[in-house]
Amino acid sequence: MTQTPMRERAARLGQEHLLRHLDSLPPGEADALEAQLDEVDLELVQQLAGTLEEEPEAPPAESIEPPEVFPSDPGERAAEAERARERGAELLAAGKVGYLVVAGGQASRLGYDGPKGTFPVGPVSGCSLFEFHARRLLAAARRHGAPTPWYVMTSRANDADTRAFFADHDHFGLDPDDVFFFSQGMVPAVDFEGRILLRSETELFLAPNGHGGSLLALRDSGALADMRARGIEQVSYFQVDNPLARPADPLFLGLHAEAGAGMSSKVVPKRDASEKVGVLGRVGGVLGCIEYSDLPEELREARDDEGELRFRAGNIAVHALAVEFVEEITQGGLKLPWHVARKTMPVWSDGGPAEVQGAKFETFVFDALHRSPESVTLEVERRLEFSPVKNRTGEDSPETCRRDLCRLFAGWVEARGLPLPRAGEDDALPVEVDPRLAESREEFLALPNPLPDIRPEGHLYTV
Ligand code: UD2
Repeated sequence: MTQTPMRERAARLGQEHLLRHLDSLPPGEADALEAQLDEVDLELVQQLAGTLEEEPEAPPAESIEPPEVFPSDPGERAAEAERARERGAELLAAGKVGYLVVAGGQASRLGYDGPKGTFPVGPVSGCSLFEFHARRLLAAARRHGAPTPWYVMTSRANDADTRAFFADHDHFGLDPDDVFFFSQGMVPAVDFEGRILLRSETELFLAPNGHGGSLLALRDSGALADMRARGIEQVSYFQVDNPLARPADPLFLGLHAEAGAGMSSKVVPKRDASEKVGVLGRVGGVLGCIEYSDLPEELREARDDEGELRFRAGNIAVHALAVEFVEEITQGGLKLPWHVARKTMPVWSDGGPAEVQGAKFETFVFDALHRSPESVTLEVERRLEFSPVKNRTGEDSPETCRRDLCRLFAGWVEARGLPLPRAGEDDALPVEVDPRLAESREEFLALPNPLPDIRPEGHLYTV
């Protein structure tokens, strides 16, 4: 076999097992695998594999402080909130906001075969997560009289299916020129000796590089340049799994812009000390998201003078990022820290399928908070803005999401004095309000009578 530069690098960087495997394949198949290997940053893999032995150190309790939070009920800060709302509305009306949804994850906990964004969540309509978000963007475009360019991050594994789903649904009524698909980077998974794993006889085991990869992928795909060309100044970031995310929120965008922040976050109060979400906090004075397992138990339980949890700012992965900030932190590559996930993986080994213990590597978008000197943390109400679909059953499942959506919409319908269907066994009333019709209780109550198209087959208030 001729010694290509890739072969030479692979041999030098501890991946000889792949070369032996390549030599055992018929030429056509070997070429496909060799092409994949050629694209891999083997130096990075070696560097990441070198960290497998390290035990990440949890920060000492005395270095951790809660963040300053802008409260959901602004109270004395009402004038500040009003000013921010106006600033946010100006940004929206001037078309200076772009929308980024991260949808590259593998939906493995949900056990759903397909891009997670195609999962049906509409309690009556059965519309998908993607369509729910699209309807909010359509409503925002109408409300503020400006386009709502949508940057949809996929991964190599679900990119084609995602594009096809949008095309099959006429982009949910959005202008296709305002929808920009791009794929995040992939990193090989390795065994604990740092050897790259195979998914099949002719494929490397590649995994998405985490939602932190969205920032570099924005740059590499040309999405950042597209934003600049459109005059976009702020990016509204949200996750595909949360249909209650409100990406065109004038208050949040306005607070973020008024503070001159690089990156800001929305949080909800943790349900209780044991809820396993990351919380925003300062470690050694630097703002970031502290993983549940990194928060010492005494701090998890600690209460303030009002008896509230001191560390309650639960991260819901809704952020605002200045385009300038994204440009700055992605210059010369992505410099976010890498996190290791140790997992059992279905691989190809010794001539057949097998399960092995190995490691995947990911970056997290909230680590970019470290790099943002100014940042706003806005507390919002969970029932209004956060009910993700993550697990097949139990908490954060399709069932709890449907229940939360129905409860919210039922409250609006009841407040208008309209009849409600009877509660089902799970206490979830099959009620849905299309975000294009109303995005909040106030908007729903302000709609003129009669309400448009109340479908006979269910309680669906739609346009
Ligand atoms: C994340 C946060 C958690 C909390 C929660 C809110 C981490 C480590 N934890 O938990 O603190 O904020 O969300 O919902 O992030 N994704 C990609 N590419 C990837 C990986 C993920 O696009 O490589 C997307 C995925 O499609 C989904 C989102 O990121 O929309 C969250 O991913 P997850 O479900 O793995 O995050 P989770 O639940 O561990």
